[in-house]
Amino acid sequence: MRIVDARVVVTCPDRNFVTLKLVTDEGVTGVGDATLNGRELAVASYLTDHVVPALIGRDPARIEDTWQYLYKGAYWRRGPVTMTAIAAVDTALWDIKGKVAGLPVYQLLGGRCRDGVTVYGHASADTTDEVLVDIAGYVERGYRAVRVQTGIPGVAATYGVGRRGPHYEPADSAIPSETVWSTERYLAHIPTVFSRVRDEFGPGLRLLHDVHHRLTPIEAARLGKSLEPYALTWLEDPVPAELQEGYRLIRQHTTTPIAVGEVFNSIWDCQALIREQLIDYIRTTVVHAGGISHLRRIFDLAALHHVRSGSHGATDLSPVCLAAALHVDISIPNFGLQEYMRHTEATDEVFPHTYRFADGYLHPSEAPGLGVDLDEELAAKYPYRPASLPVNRLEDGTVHSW
Ligand code: EZ4
Ligand code: CO
Repeated sequence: MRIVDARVVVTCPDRNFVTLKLVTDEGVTGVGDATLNGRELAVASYLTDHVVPALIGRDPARIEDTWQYLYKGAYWRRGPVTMTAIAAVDTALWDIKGKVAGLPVYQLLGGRCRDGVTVYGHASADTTDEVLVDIAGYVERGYRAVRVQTGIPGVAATYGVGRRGPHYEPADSAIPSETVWSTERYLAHIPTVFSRVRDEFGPGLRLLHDVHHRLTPIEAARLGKSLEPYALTWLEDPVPAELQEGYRLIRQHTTTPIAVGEVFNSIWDCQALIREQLIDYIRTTVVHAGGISHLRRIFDLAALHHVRSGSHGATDLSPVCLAAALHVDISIPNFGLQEYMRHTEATDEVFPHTYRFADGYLHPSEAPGLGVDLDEELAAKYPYRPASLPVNRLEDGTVHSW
């Protein structure tokens, strides 16, 4: 079997997605997500201009060899654009292999390790009173875990707090919009939110919170300590992780579990965090960390060091990525949680799929391959619209991490 065509499709059914579709001489096709939020066209060009020409004529069965060819062969290793492009190829090849074998991809990965994939939803609101209502909605719908974000009194707009109904979307204008940040107000407020949430929902509901990289290690340590009475399942991205050793300080001071990794793109970004047991959950994903093959490698390293998976699953990761993530989640021994933000109806229509949500779990597709496709005709009706993530500034105007 040979690859005879590779199409890179950019579409915007409520938000931008880049998808790679591989076609073989026997008519079998495979899809891979190649979406990098706010930098979509860079990956599309990387694929179209530099990868696709080398894929034509290759044997799609050679998944690992193709991964090594694209990673080592490029000379320029790692980085979000490169690793997202490699991920798309890898994911599409697993899809093809599953279809050829007549098996869902999770069977090729060793089969089920659990009955369902526990997911967490996003509750967010300006005030604590409102967020309690949002959380109650998730509990009613069967969710067992909820990420809780609120506005901060005295801060105009906080990243991570949805304002437009059930479908949260942080990428808005072509030129980034701007948000303002106050560490002092944030650190004073968040423990009061979790105190009320834990009181209201009792010990059974798993609670999470995302800091979006906005603190220093000692500030994060203080936040972790102040949240200990409310028993969070994880505190996410407390500090930027370019400096992996930064997490040592947090670990010395708090027993609040730490999750990190949604912006990582290779095992090299997290190997020290994992080997030193500085984190509890690794949040790398299929689309941004080199595909199913490389993600499995990261999760296997994590399994040796008591670190569980917690794959990123925001709406900028397409249903193709989510479908692939579920095959990984169901088949690894050290699964933790899967993030799940529902896609809009338009997105779901462009990417027909057979994974399903029930009772707080997502269930991977039982169809051969990934169980997800791209409707290219429908995709063509939604042209690309430039959209960027916002830039975050301190009250005095200094650009700040987020
Ligand atoms: O900021 O997906 O945990 N989820 C998140 C997301 C990310 C976006 C970035 O593209 O932090 O909202
Ligand atoms: Co996050």
